[in-house]
Amino acid sequence: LTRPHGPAHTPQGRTALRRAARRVLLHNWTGTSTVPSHGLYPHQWSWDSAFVAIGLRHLSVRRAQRELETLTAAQWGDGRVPHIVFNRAVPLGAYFPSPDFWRSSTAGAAAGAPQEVETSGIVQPPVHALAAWLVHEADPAASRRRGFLPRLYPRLAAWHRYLADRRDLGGGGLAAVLHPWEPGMDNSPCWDGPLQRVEPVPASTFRRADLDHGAASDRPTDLDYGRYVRLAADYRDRGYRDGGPGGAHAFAVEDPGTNALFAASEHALARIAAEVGAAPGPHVRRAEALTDALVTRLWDAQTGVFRCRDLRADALVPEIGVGGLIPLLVPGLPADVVRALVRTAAGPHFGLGDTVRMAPSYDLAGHAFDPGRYWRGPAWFNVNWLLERGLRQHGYTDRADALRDAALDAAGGSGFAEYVDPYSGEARGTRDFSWTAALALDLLA
Ligand code: 9YW
Repeated sequence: LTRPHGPAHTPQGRTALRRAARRVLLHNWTGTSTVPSHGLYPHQWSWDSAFVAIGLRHLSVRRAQRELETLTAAQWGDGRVPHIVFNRAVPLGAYFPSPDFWRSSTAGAAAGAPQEVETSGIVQPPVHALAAWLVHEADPAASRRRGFLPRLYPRLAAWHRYLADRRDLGGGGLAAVLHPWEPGMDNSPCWDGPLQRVEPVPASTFRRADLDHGAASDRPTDLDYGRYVRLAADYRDRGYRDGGPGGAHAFAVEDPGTNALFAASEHALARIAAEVGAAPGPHVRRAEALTDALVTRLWDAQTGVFRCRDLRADALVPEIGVGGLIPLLVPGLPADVVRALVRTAAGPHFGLGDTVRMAPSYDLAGHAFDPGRYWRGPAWFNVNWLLERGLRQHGYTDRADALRDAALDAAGGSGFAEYVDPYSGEARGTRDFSWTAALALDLLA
């Protein structure tokens, strides 16, 4: 741990890594957007595209802009940006749940789902305004020439309005997630408790496509999928309506990761507003209100971590997930909270810079910890990129540098794996994964 020796540490290693990362992104580009992975995820995913754009800006600003434009062109009338935009050229059986399950253009019509394209009906964390701002900053002249931000701003503003107005189901100023896919961390043990209330549909009623591409031991279980399907089908059958308090939904959780990204993106939206000649003030105020609400509703001072709030029980979830560290990314987080988060990251729950070089997705000491299974332990590159940025922003430069080098070593050493074993750095999930390559490119810049 103290004597790393991966590709991040020599100029030749960095050059080779940069070249390999570019190759992945070129290969996964479809002409209008990027697939997370050709086999496992052959469509466009929402937060993947935001992370991909952050890397693509170093390769082609034009493509980075296009990535976000393609995604937001599939925005619904109510402002939601769907978690998947389906590519109609891909056979239905290649991914489950497919467009004929979501039926967005019909079931989502009342919520303003687009008619020209099929999408899912749930959302993912709002990293998009942050990504749009970073893409703009990569080449402001090219951005202005193409009117990139004037085109994106109304879409991003409507997206944030949707989260603030339709998803504040707890009434405390945070956005709730209604499905474990929404926070982007599908089978995190944080959802185990709240999911107990959800009656799974029998595994015999659907066919998972993910197991064609990934080892079953790296993936969620059939029981998890049975619950995911039940929740998504119920939401669809309600016309994707969000109305009613949190208690009216079988699953409704306030997730610190999602809300921290919302706050950070709201700050970015303020900058975007100023750039396009709109008023930044309302965005700054919303970012500050989100930050206050995060601390008031989700901060656990005793453990020094943010927790999820289960809105059905109106109680904090006892599990410690890496989403609880993501608020480090928020500018303006109170200094004592920042210090406690940095301590927690390095302590026994996450072991960062001590027993592991990249933060695991879940508590190393937790009863459900599994170093290979998806969001129940493995280290993910997008999350670690967010933590690296958070550490750097709050002045923890040495820790940020160490995390950057660790992520680069693991990205290169794993063939740009989807996730890695936090102890060994061994590849898990699929390879040539887009956000792993994109964020490596960003960390190399
Ligand atoms: C799914 C695409 C997505 C990511 C999520 C990750 C996984 C499974 O893959 O979701 O079928 O949507 O958990 O964060 O966006 O890479």
